[in-house]
Amino acid sequence: DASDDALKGFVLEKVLDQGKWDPRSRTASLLGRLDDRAAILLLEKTHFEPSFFEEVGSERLFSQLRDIGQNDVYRWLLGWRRRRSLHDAASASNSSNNARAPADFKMTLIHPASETHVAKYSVQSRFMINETPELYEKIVLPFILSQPSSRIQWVYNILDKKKEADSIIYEDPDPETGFVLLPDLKWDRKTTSSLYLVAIAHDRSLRSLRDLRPQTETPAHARLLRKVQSAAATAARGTYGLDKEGASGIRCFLHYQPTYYHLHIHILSADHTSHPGSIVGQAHLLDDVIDLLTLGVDFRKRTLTYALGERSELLALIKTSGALSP
Ligand code: M7G
Repeated sequence: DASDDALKGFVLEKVLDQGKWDPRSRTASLLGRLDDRAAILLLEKTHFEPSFFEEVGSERLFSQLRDIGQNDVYRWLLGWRRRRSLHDAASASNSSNNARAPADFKMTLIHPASETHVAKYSVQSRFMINETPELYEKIVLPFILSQPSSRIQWVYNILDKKKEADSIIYEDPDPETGFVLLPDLKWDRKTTSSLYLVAIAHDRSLRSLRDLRPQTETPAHARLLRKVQSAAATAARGTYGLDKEGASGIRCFLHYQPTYYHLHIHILSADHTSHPGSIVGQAHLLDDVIDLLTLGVDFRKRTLTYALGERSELLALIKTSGALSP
């Protein structure tokens, strides 16, 4: 085939972008020379083949798995693929001598998984919802109150130091304005540019953004959020070596709707720009929330707009109430 030698003689000069900043993109941009002229080569890893999925549970696929963490029904792992070709076999034997060879996969195992988990992780079309205070009172709040507490067992395990206690980076024990700061399960705990931490409030009465009160009414709420902001900035620099001043290296936000109704704050490296959970309509910047509370805005009175997947239980309730097409 004539195209077999399309890259023959390509000499790498510089990696322009190795895709490290986005753990989901699997892309790289290379600068090199080909036939003595500048050449840019954009690489993209191809999609999984269906046959790959069939092998996930077999011994043929992974030569090594390593636990990074476990909490309730969640377990996160690194996996090294078994090598097949001669070239791969050579790099595998190097990697078995070298414990720091990067893993091929970072995985999360949910077991046993509920119908809610299945719905959350299924591909689905999204619907935008305008949640008025009335819709919140009538449909959303009863839905939140009906959630079994087992769904946030993992949160209580962290707050009670039953799980992930070794991973806690910082704790403020105040029952009202305190929180626990630790790596999010989505993070490999290594790659600074895709840093992902989570701060979990000690106050168990706070379910979401909707429960936050203006500073004049409940100063503890704005205070809690400010403390998270500052502890996260310190941890990102001190513990993980993010070398940016103040809080300029981190992007912090709250989800509305969140999956888990216990107040928590997402903390990402500012360079981690393509995380689907930082999409507008779901992610509310921590700085904005602090500012609104300081200005005296009452989250009970706001209309909050967000997207729900067609398989979401909450969407079904909102549809039945007729609030989808006012
Ligand atoms: P969310 O906004 O409620 O849900 O955030 P979503 O972003 O998953 O839709 C919950 C956050 O907590 C997410 O960033 C999760 O990755 C993270 N998380 C979930 N669980 C079950 C765990 C866990 O057991 N341990 C840790 N450390 N983080 C978790």
